[in-house]
Amino acid sequence: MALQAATTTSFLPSALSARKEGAVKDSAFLGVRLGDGLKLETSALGLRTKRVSTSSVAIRAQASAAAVSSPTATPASPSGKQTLRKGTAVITGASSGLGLATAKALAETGKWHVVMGCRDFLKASRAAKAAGMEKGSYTIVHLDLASLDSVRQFVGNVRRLGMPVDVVVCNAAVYQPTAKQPSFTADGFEMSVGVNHLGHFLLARELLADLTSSDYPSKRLIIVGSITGNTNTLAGNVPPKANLGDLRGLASGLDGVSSSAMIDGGEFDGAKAYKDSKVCNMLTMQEFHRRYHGETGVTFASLYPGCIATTGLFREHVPLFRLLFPPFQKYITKGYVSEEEAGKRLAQVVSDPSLTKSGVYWSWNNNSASFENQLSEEASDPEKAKKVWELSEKLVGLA
Ligand code: NDP
Ligand code: PMR
Repeated sequence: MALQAATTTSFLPSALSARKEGAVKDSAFLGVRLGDGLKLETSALGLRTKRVSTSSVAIRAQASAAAVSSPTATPASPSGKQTLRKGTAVITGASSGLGLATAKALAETGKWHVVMGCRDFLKASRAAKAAGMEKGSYTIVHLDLASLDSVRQFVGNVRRLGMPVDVVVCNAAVYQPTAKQPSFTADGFEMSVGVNHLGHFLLARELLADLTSSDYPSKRLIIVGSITGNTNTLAGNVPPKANLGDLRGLASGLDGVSSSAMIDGGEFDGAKAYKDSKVCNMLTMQEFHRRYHGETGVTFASLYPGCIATTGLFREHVPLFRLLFPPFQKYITKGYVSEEEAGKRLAQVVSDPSLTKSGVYWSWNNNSASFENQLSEEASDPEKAKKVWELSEKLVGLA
Protein backbone atom coordinates (compact mmCIF):
# COMPACT_ATOMS: atom_id res chain seq x y z
CA MET A 1 0.00 0.00 0.00
CA ALA A 2 1.29 3.42 -0.84
CA LEU A 3 2.01 5.83 1.94
CA GLN A 4 -0.97 7.82 3.12
CA ALA A 5 -0.49 11.52 2.62
CA ALA A 6 -1.95 14.18 4.87
CA THR A 7 -5.60 14.65 4.16
CA THR A 8 -6.00 18.13 5.51
CA THR A 9 -6.55 20.96 3.11
CA SER A 10 -4.86 23.84 4.79
CA PHE A 11 -4.36 27.53 4.30
CA LEU A 12 -1.16 28.46 6.03
CA PRO A 13 -0.23 31.89 7.25
CA SER A 14 1.35 34.53 5.19
CA ALA A 15 1.62 38.14 6.16
CA LEU A 16 0.77 40.71 3.55
CA SER A 17 3.53 43.26 3.39
CA ALA A 18 3.12 46.88 2.45
CA ARG A 19 3.07 47.31 -1.29
CA LYS A 20 3.56 49.96 -3.87
CA GLU A 21 0.39 51.53 -5.10
CA GLY A 22 -1.47 49.36 -7.55
CA ALA A 23 0.91 46.52 -7.02
CA VAL A 24 -1.08 43.46 -6.10
CA LYS A 25 -4.62 42.47 -6.79
CA ASP A 26 -5.45 40.62 -3.63
CA SER A 27 -6.95 43.43 -1.56
CA ALA A 28 -10.19 41.56 -2.12
CA PHE A 29 -8.64 38.45 -0.73
CA LEU A 30 -10.73 35.27 -0.92
CA GLY A 31 -13.34 37.20 -2.86
CA VAL A 32 -14.22 39.48 0.06
CA ARG A 33 -12.59 42.70 1.12
CA LEU A 34 -10.75 42.19 4.35
CA GLY A 35 -10.33 45.01 6.78
CA ASP A 36 -7.73 45.15 9.49
CA GLY A 37 -8.18 42.61 12.23
CA LEU A 38 -9.93 39.94 10.25
CA LYS A 39 -8.71 36.47 10.92
CA LEU A 40 -9.38 33.60 8.58
CA GLU A 41 -9.55 30.03 9.59
CA THR A 42 -9.89 27.21 7.22
CA SER A 43 -10.24 23.53 7.56
CA ALA A 44 -10.87 20.73 5.18
CA LEU A 45 -14.53 21.16 5.85
CA GLY A 46 -15.04 24.86 5.48
CA LEU A 47 -13.99 28.40 5.93
CA ARG A 48 -14.79 30.60 8.89
CA THR A 49 -14.01 34.22 9.41
CA LYS A 50 -13.96 35.93 12.75
CA ARG A 51 -12.95 39.30 14.07
CA VAL A 52 -9.88 39.43 16.27
CA SER A 53 -8.59 42.19 18.44
CA THR A 54 -5.32 42.76 16.64
CA SER A 55 -5.09 45.65 14.23
CA SER A 56 -2.46 43.88 12.24
CA VAL A 57 -3.22 43.31 8.60
CA ALA A 58 -1.67 39.88 8.72
CA ILE A 59 -4.01 37.18 7.58
CA ARG A 60 -3.57 34.05 9.57
CA ALA A 61 -5.01 30.66 9.30
CA GLN A 62 -5.10 27.58 11.39
CA ALA A 63 -3.71 24.59 9.73
CA SER A 64 -3.39 21.08 10.89
CA ALA A 65 -1.21 19.02 8.71
CA ALA A 66 -0.65 15.45 9.61
CA ALA A 67 2.99 14.57 9.66
CA VAL A 68 3.91 11.68 7.48
CA SER A 69 7.03 9.62 7.27
CA SER A 70 8.74 9.13 3.99
CA PRO A 71 10.22 5.78 3.20
CA THR A 72 11.22 5.55 -0.44
CA ALA A 73 9.54 2.22 -0.77
CA THR A 74 6.61 0.87 1.13
CA PRO A 75 7.03 -2.51 2.81
CA ALA A 76 7.25 -5.45 0.49
CA SER A 77 3.90 -6.79 -0.69
CA PRO A 78 3.11 -10.51 -0.29
CA SER A 79 4.64 -11.03 -3.74
CA GLY A 80 7.88 -9.60 -2.35
CA LYS A 81 7.82 -6.58 -4.69
CA GLN A 82 8.50 -3.13 -3.24
CA THR A 83 6.17 -0.41 -4.42
CA LEU A 84 7.13 3.22 -4.75
CA ARG A 85 5.70 5.45 -2.06
CA LYS A 86 3.41 8.30 -2.95
CA GLY A 87 5.36 11.28 -4.24
CA THR A 88 4.73 14.86 -3.18
CA ALA A 89 4.68 17.51 -5.89
CA VAL A 90 4.58 21.21 -5.06
CA ILE A 91 2.90 23.18 -7.85
CA THR A 92 2.65 26.97 -7.85
CA GLY A 93 -0.40 28.61 -9.40
CA ALA A 94 -2.44 25.42 -9.22
CA SER A 95 -5.74 27.29 -8.90
CA SER A 96 -6.35 27.45 -12.63
CA GLY A 97 -5.18 26.58 -16.13
CA LEU A 98 -2.07 24.46 -16.54
CA GLY A 99 -1.29 24.21 -12.83
CA LEU A 100 -4.75 22.94 -11.92
CA ALA A 101 -4.84 20.50 -14.85
CA THR A 102 -1.44 19.14 -13.82
CA ALA A 103 -2.47 18.84 -10.17
CA LYS A 104 -5.56 16.93 -11.25
CA ALA A 105 -3.65 14.65 -13.62
CA LEU A 106 -1.13 13.79 -10.91
CA ALA A 107 -3.68 13.36 -8.11
CA GLU A 108 -5.80 11.06 -10.28
CA THR A 109 -2.98 8.56 -10.61
CA GLY A 110 -3.15 7.95 -6.86
CA LYS A 111 0.65 8.11 -6.86
CA TRP A 112 0.98 11.79 -6.02
CA HIS A 113 -0.01 14.15 -3.29
CA VAL A 114 -0.11 17.70 -4.62
CA VAL A 115 0.79 20.75 -2.59
CA MET A 116 -0.98 23.59 -4.36
CA GLY A 117 0.83 26.90 -3.78
CA CYS A 118 -1.88 29.49 -4.41
CA ARG A 119 -2.51 33.14 -3.61
CA ASP A 120 -6.28 32.74 -3.29
CA PHE A 121 -7.25 29.87 -1.01
CA LEU A 122 -10.96 29.93 -1.73
CA LYS A 123 -10.45 30.00 -5.49
CA ALA A 124 -7.98 27.12 -5.26
CA SER A 125 -10.25 25.12 -3.01
CA ARG A 126 -13.23 25.58 -5.32
CA ALA A 127 -11.14 24.83 -8.38
CA ALA A 128 -9.80 21.58 -6.90
CA LYS A 129 -13.31 20.49 -5.95
CA ALA A 130 -14.78 21.45 -9.32
CA ALA A 131 -11.99 19.50 -11.02
CA GLY A 132 -13.07 16.46 -9.02
CA MET A 133 -9.83 16.10 -7.09
CA GLU A 134 -10.20 13.78 -4.12
CA LYS A 135 -10.05 15.51 -0.74
CA GLY A 136 -7.02 13.68 0.56
CA SER A 137 -5.02 14.08 -2.62
CA TYR A 138 -4.00 17.71 -2.18
CA THR A 139 -3.09 20.40 0.31
CA ILE A 140 -3.49 24.08 -0.43
CA VAL A 141 -0.82 26.34 1.03
CA HIS A 142 -0.89 30.09 0.65
CA LEU A 143 1.72 31.55 -1.69
CA ASP A 144 1.86 35.02 -3.15
CA LEU A 145 4.83 35.15 -5.47
CA ALA A 146 4.52 38.92 -5.56
CA SER A 147 5.99 39.02 -2.05
CA LEU A 148 9.35 37.53 -1.06
CA ASP A 149 8.10 37.35 2.53
CA SER A 150 5.23 35.21 1.36
CA VAL A 151 7.61 32.96 -0.57
CA ARG A 152 9.75 32.46 2.54
CA GLN A 153 6.68 31.75 4.65
CA PHE A 154 5.43 29.30 2.06
CA VAL A 155 8.71 27.39 2.25
CA GLY A 156 8.42 27.23 6.04
CA ASN A 157 4.79 26.14 5.85
CA VAL A 158 5.55 23.43 3.31
CA ARG A 159 8.25 22.13 5.63
CA ARG A 160 5.81 22.15 8.53
CA LEU A 161 3.49 19.83 6.59
CA GLY A 162 6.00 17.13 7.39
CA MET A 163 5.85 15.71 3.89
CA PRO A 164 8.87 15.15 1.71
CA VAL A 165 9.30 17.47 -1.26
CA ASP A 166 9.96 15.27 -4.28
CA VAL A 167 9.07 17.54 -7.19
CA VAL A 168 8.67 21.31 -7.44
CA VAL A 169 6.86 22.89 -10.37
CA CYS A 170 7.27 26.65 -10.87
CA ASN A 171 4.16 27.26 -12.93
CA ALA A 172 2.36 30.42 -11.77
CA ALA A 173 2.55 33.49 -13.98
CA VAL A 174 1.01 36.82 -14.78
CA TYR A 175 0.74 38.40 -18.22
CA GLN A 176 -0.09 42.11 -18.50
CA PRO A 177 -0.19 42.90 -22.22
CA THR A 178 -2.51 45.89 -21.90
CA ALA A 179 -0.87 47.61 -18.93
CA LYS A 180 0.20 51.15 -19.76
CA GLN A 181 2.24 51.51 -16.62
CA PRO A 182 4.21 48.92 -14.72
CA SER A 183 2.89 47.59 -11.44
CA PHE A 184 5.17 46.31 -8.72
CA THR A 185 5.54 43.48 -6.26
CA ALA A 186 5.72 44.05 -2.50
CA ASP A 187 9.49 44.23 -2.86
CA GLY A 188 9.31 46.78 -5.64
CA PHE A 189 10.06 44.64 -8.69
CA GLU A 190 8.13 44.99 -11.92
CA MET A 191 5.25 42.54 -11.54
CA SER A 192 5.74 40.07 -14.43
CA VAL A 193 9.43 39.49 -13.80
CA GLY A 194 8.89 39.77 -10.03
CA VAL A 195 6.25 37.02 -9.94
CA ASN A 196 7.21 34.81 -12.88
CA HIS A 197 10.96 34.87 -12.34
CA LEU A 198 12.16 36.40 -9.05
CA GLY A 199 9.49 34.88 -6.78
CA HIS A 200 10.12 31.48 -8.33
CA PHE A 201 13.88 31.97 -8.21
CA LEU A 202 13.76 32.38 -4.43
CA LEU A 203 11.26 29.54 -4.05
CA ALA A 204 13.32 27.14 -6.13
CA ARG A 205 16.57 28.07 -4.41
CA GLU A 206 15.00 27.49 -1.00
CA LEU A 207 13.28 24.23 -1.87
CA LEU A 208 16.39 22.79 -3.54
CA ALA A 209 17.59 21.71 -0.09
CA ASP A 210 14.33 19.84 0.46
CA LEU A 211 14.51 18.20 -2.95
CA THR A 212 18.08 17.20 -2.27
CA SER A 213 17.19 15.53 1.00
CA SER A 214 14.20 13.69 -0.45
CA ASP A 215 14.72 9.96 -0.86
CA TYR A 216 12.42 9.77 -3.88
CA PRO A 217 14.15 8.04 -6.78
CA SER A 218 13.49 10.77 -9.35
CA LYS A 219 13.48 14.26 -7.87
CA ARG A 220 12.66 17.10 -10.24
CA LEU A 221 12.54 20.87 -10.37
CA ILE A 222 10.50 22.12 -13.30
CA ILE A 223 10.21 25.73 -14.42
CA VAL A 224 7.53 26.36 -17.03
CA GLY A 225 8.89 28.20 -20.08
CA SER A 226 7.31 29.23 -23.35
CA ILE A 227 7.72 29.38 -27.08
CA THR A 228 7.06 33.12 -26.98
CA GLY A 229 10.35 33.69 -25.15
CA ASN A 230 12.24 31.87 -27.89
CA THR A 231 13.09 34.03 -30.88
CA ASN A 232 14.11 30.99 -32.93
CA THR A 233 10.36 30.36 -33.54
CA LEU A 234 7.61 32.17 -35.45
CA ALA A 235 5.69 32.76 -32.21
CA GLY A 236 8.80 34.21 -30.61
CA ASN A 237 9.11 36.72 -33.43
CA VAL A 238 5.74 38.33 -32.84
CA PRO A 239 6.54 41.80 -31.48
CA PRO A 240 7.47 42.77 -28.88
CA LYS A 241 10.25 40.20 -28.86
CA ALA A 242 11.97 38.94 -25.73
CA ASN A 243 15.35 40.55 -25.23
CA LEU A 244 17.21 40.86 -21.96
CA GLY A 245 19.84 43.16 -23.46
CA ASP A 246 22.76 43.76 -21.14
CA LEU A 247 20.53 43.25 -18.05
CA ARG A 248 21.00 46.82 -16.88
CA GLY A 249 17.41 47.12 -15.62
CA LEU A 250 17.65 43.86 -13.67
CA ALA A 251 20.98 44.99 -12.23
CA SER A 252 19.29 48.17 -10.96
CA GLY A 253 16.35 46.38 -9.38
CA LEU A 254 13.49 46.84 -11.90
CA ASP A 255 11.93 49.38 -9.59
CA GLY A 256 10.82 51.85 -12.24
CA VAL A 257 12.12 54.71 -10.11
CA SER A 258 15.89 54.71 -10.00
CA SER A 259 15.91 52.32 -12.93
CA SER A 260 13.77 51.04 -15.74
CA ALA A 261 11.08 48.48 -14.89
CA MET A 262 12.37 46.38 -17.79
CA ILE A 263 15.28 43.94 -17.66
CA ASP A 264 16.97 45.53 -20.69
CA GLY A 265 16.54 49.02 -19.29
CA GLY A 266 14.00 50.05 -21.97
CA GLU A 267 10.50 51.53 -21.90
CA PHE A 268 7.88 49.51 -20.05
CA ASP A 269 6.03 46.99 -22.22
CA GLY A 270 3.90 44.42 -20.38
CA ALA A 271 3.96 41.79 -23.15
CA LYS A 272 7.74 42.06 -23.45
CA ALA A 273 8.17 41.90 -19.66
CA TYR A 274 6.29 38.57 -19.69
CA LYS A 275 8.39 37.17 -22.53
CA ASP A 276 11.59 38.37 -20.83
CA SER A 277 10.44 36.64 -17.63
CA LYS A 278 10.03 33.38 -19.56
CA VAL A 279 13.59 33.73 -20.91
CA CYS A 280 14.73 34.11 -17.28
CA ASN A 281 12.74 30.96 -16.37
CA MET A 282 14.46 28.94 -19.09
CA LEU A 283 17.92 30.34 -18.30
CA THR A 284 17.40 29.65 -14.59
CA MET A 285 16.53 26.01 -15.26
CA GLN A 286 19.78 25.57 -17.20
CA GLU A 287 21.88 27.35 -14.60
CA PHE A 288 20.36 25.11 -11.89
CA HIS A 289 21.31 22.14 -14.04
CA ARG A 290 24.91 23.32 -14.45
CA ARG A 291 25.35 24.15 -10.78
CA TYR A 292 23.43 21.40 -9.05
CA HIS A 293 22.52 18.41 -11.18
CA GLY A 294 25.80 16.56 -10.61
CA GLU A 295 25.86 17.28 -6.90
CA THR A 296 22.20 16.62 -6.06
CA GLY A 297 20.92 14.24 -8.73
CA VAL A 298 17.87 16.48 -9.13
CA THR A 299 16.50 16.65 -12.68
CA PHE A 300 16.00 20.23 -13.85
CA ALA A 301 13.63 20.76 -16.76
CA SER A 302 11.59 23.37 -18.58
CA LEU A 303 8.89 23.00 -21.18
CA TYR A 304 6.53 24.59 -23.63
CA PRO A 305 3.27 22.71 -23.08
CA GLY A 306 1.55 24.02 -26.24
CA CYS A 307 -0.72 27.00 -26.66
CA ILE A 308 -3.39 26.68 -23.98
CA ALA A 309 -5.39 29.54 -25.42
CA THR A 310 -8.31 29.29 -22.98
CA THR A 311 -6.53 29.85 -19.67
CA GLY A 312 -6.72 32.77 -17.28
CA LEU A 313 -3.31 33.94 -18.52
CA PHE A 314 -5.09 36.13 -21.05
CA ARG A 315 -7.53 37.64 -18.55
CA GLU A 316 -6.04 41.11 -18.94
CA HIS A 317 -6.05 41.00 -22.74
CA VAL A 318 -8.72 42.87 -24.72
CA PRO A 319 -12.01 40.94 -25.14
CA LEU A 320 -11.55 40.63 -28.92
CA PHE A 321 -8.22 38.89 -28.38
CA ARG A 322 -9.77 36.48 -25.90
CA LEU A 323 -12.51 35.68 -28.40
CA LEU A 324 -10.26 35.16 -31.43
CA PHE A 325 -7.14 33.68 -29.86
CA PRO A 326 -8.46 30.11 -29.30
CA PRO A 327 -9.81 29.63 -32.88
CA PHE A 328 -6.68 31.31 -34.29
CA GLN A 329 -4.49 28.82 -32.46
CA LYS A 330 -6.80 25.88 -33.19
CA TYR A 331 -7.34 26.36 -36.89
CA ILE A 332 -4.50 28.57 -38.14
CA THR A 333 -1.32 27.94 -36.19
CA LYS A 334 -2.54 24.49 -35.02
CA GLY A 335 -0.58 25.15 -31.85
CA TYR A 336 -3.65 24.87 -29.58
CA VAL A 337 -3.87 22.35 -26.77
CA SER A 338 -6.62 21.89 -24.21
CA GLU A 339 -5.90 22.52 -20.54
CA GLU A 340 -6.37 18.80 -19.94
CA GLU A 341 -3.82 17.80 -22.57
CA ALA A 342 -1.33 20.43 -21.38
CA GLY A 343 -1.79 19.15 -17.81
CA LYS A 344 -0.97 15.62 -18.95
CA ARG A 345 2.17 16.93 -20.64
CA LEU A 346 3.41 18.72 -17.55
CA ALA A 347 2.47 15.68 -15.44
CA GLN A 348 4.75 13.64 -17.72
CA VAL A 349 7.62 16.00 -17.00
CA VAL A 350 6.86 15.53 -13.29
CA SER A 351 6.67 11.76 -13.25
CA ASP A 352 7.35 9.96 -16.51
CA PRO A 353 10.32 7.61 -16.09
CA SER A 354 11.44 8.42 -19.64
CA LEU A 355 11.75 12.16 -18.97
CA THR A 356 14.51 12.09 -16.39
CA LYS A 357 17.15 13.86 -18.46
CA SER A 358 18.24 17.10 -16.81
CA GLY A 359 18.76 20.48 -18.48
CA VAL A 360 16.09 19.81 -21.13
CA TYR A 361 13.40 22.10 -22.56
CA TRP A 362 10.58 19.72 -23.49
CA SER A 363 8.04 20.22 -26.25
CA TRP A 364 5.45 17.97 -27.91
CA ASN A 365 4.80 17.29 -31.58
CA ASN A 366 1.41 17.08 -33.29
CA ASN A 367 1.03 13.48 -32.17
CA SER A 368 1.58 14.59 -28.57
CA ALA A 369 4.96 12.88 -28.41
CA SER A 370 7.56 14.65 -26.28
CA PHE A 371 10.91 15.74 -27.69
CA GLU A 372 13.91 17.78 -26.55
CA ASN A 373 13.49 21.18 -28.13
CA GLN A 374 16.09 23.81 -29.01
CA LEU A 375 16.08 27.06 -27.13
CA SER A 376 16.86 30.38 -28.82
CA GLU A 377 20.38 31.76 -28.71
CA GLU A 378 19.52 34.12 -25.88
CA ALA A 379 17.51 31.56 -23.89
CA SER A 380 20.44 29.13 -24.01
CA ASP A 381 23.30 31.58 -23.46
CA PRO A 382 25.30 30.28 -20.45
CA GLU A 383 26.94 33.65 -19.79
CA LYS A 384 23.56 35.34 -19.63
CA ALA A 385 22.21 32.56 -17.43
CA LYS A 386 25.07 33.10 -14.99
CA LYS A 387 24.52 36.86 -14.90
CA VAL A 388 20.74 36.51 -14.47
CA TRP A 389 21.40 34.06 -11.63
CA GLU A 390 23.86 36.36 -9.86
CA LEU A 391 21.72 39.48 -10.22
CA SER A 392 18.59 37.61 -9.13
CA GLU A 393 20.42 36.28 -6.07
CA LYS A 394 21.14 39.84 -5.00
CA LEU A 395 17.58 41.02 -5.60
CA VAL A 396 15.99 38.24 -3.54
CA GLY A 397 18.51 38.56 -0.72
CA LEU A 398 20.48 35.37 -1.28
CA ALA A 399 23.78 37.13 -2.00
P1 NDP B 1 -3.46 30.87 -15.57
O1 NDP B 1 -3.66 32.33 -15.46
O2 NDP B 1 -4.63 29.98 -15.77
O3 NDP B 1 -2.66 30.34 -14.32
C1 NDP B 1 -1.71 31.12 -13.69
C2 NDP B 1 -1.68 30.76 -12.23
O4 NDP B 1 -0.70 31.58 -11.59
C3 NDP B 1 -3.00 31.02 -11.52
O5 NDP B 1 -3.24 29.96 -10.64
C4 NDP B 1 -2.73 32.29 -10.75
O6 NDP B 1 -3.47 32.43 -9.56
C5 NDP B 1 -1.26 32.09 -10.41
N1 NDP B 1 -0.63 33.34 -9.98
C6 NDP B 1 -0.59 34.51 -10.62
N2 NDP B 1 0.03 35.42 -9.86
C7 NDP B 1 0.40 34.80 -8.71
C8 NDP B 1 1.05 35.21 -7.54
N3 NDP B 1 1.43 36.47 -7.35
N4 NDP B 1 1.26 34.31 -6.57
C9 NDP B 1 0.85 33.03 -6.71
N5 NDP B 1 0.21 32.60 -7.80
C10 NDP B 1 -0.02 33.47 -8.79
O7 NDP B 1 -2.40 30.70 -16.78
P2 NDP B 1 -1.75 29.39 -17.43
O8 NDP B 1 -2.26 28.17 -16.81
O9 NDP B 1 -1.84 29.56 -18.89
O10 NDP B 1 -0.22 29.63 -17.04
C11 NDP B 1 0.53 28.67 -16.35
C12 NDP B 1 1.94 28.64 -16.88
O11 NDP B 1 1.96 28.22 -18.23
C13 NDP B 1 2.65 30.00 -16.86
O12 NDP B 1 3.97 29.81 -16.42
C14 NDP B 1 2.65 30.42 -18.32
O13 NDP B 1 3.73 31.25 -18.61
C15 NDP B 1 2.80 29.07 -18.99
N6 NDP B 1 2.42 28.99 -20.37
C16 NDP B 1 1.13 29.19 -20.76
C17 NDP B 1 0.79 29.10 -22.09
C18 NDP B 1 -0.59 29.31 -22.55
O14 NDP B 1 -0.80 29.23 -23.77
N7 NDP B 1 -1.56 29.57 -21.69
C19 NDP B 1 1.79 28.76 -23.09
C20 NDP B 1 3.10 28.60 -22.57
C21 NDP B 1 3.40 28.67 -21.26
P3 NDP B 1 -5.00 32.96 -9.54
O15 NDP B 1 -5.82 31.78 -9.93
O16 NDP B 1 -5.17 33.38 -8.13
O17 NDP B 1 -5.08 34.07 -10.53
MG1 PMR C 1 1.09 33.63 -30.94
C1 PMR C 1 3.05 28.60 -34.86
C2 PMR C 1 2.68 29.81 -34.55
C3 PMR C 1 2.32 30.34 -33.23
C4 PMR C 1 2.27 29.73 -31.99
C5 PMR C 1 2.55 28.30 -31.65
C6 PMR C 1 1.89 30.73 -31.05
C7 PMR C 1 1.78 30.52 -29.67
N1 PMR C 1 1.67 31.93 -31.72
C8 PMR C 1 1.94 31.71 -33.07
C9 PMR C 1 1.87 32.63 -34.08
C10 PMR C 1 1.38 33.92 -33.98
N2 PMR C 1 0.97 34.51 -32.83
C11 PMR C 1 1.22 34.85 -35.07
C12 PMR C 1 1.56 34.57 -36.53
C13 PMR C 1 0.72 36.01 -34.54
C14 PMR C 1 0.41 37.30 -35.25
C15 PMR C 1 -0.98 37.33 -35.70
C16 PMR C 1 0.56 35.77 -33.13
C17 PMR C 1 0.06 36.71 -32.23
C18 PMR C 1 0.01 36.51 -30.86
C19 PMR C 1 -0.39 37.45 -29.85
C20 PMR C 1 -0.89 38.84 -30.05
N3 PMR C 1 0.38 35.33 -30.22
C21 PMR C 1 0.24 35.52 -28.92
C22 PMR C 1 -0.21 36.80 -28.66
C23 PMR C 1 -0.32 36.94 -27.25
O1 PMR C 1 -0.69 37.91 -26.62
C24 PMR C 1 0.16 35.66 -26.61
C25 PMR C 1 1.44 35.95 -25.91
O2 PMR C 1 2.43 36.34 -26.46
O3 PMR C 1 1.43 35.73 -24.61
C26 PMR C 1 2.69 36.00 -24.00
C27 PMR C 1 0.45 34.76 -27.78
C28 PMR C 1 0.86 33.45 -27.86
N4 PMR C 1 1.13 32.81 -29.05
C29 PMR C 1 1.45 31.51 -28.77
C30 PMR C 1 1.40 31.31 -27.37
C31 PMR C 1 1.69 30.02 -26.68
C32 PMR C 1 1.04 32.49 -26.81
C33 PMR C 1 0.80 32.76 -25.35
C34 PMR C 1 1.25 32.15 -24.22
C35 PMR C 1 2.65 32.18 -23.73
O4 PMR C 1 3.63 32.28 -24.42
O5 PMR C 1 2.76 32.01 -22.58
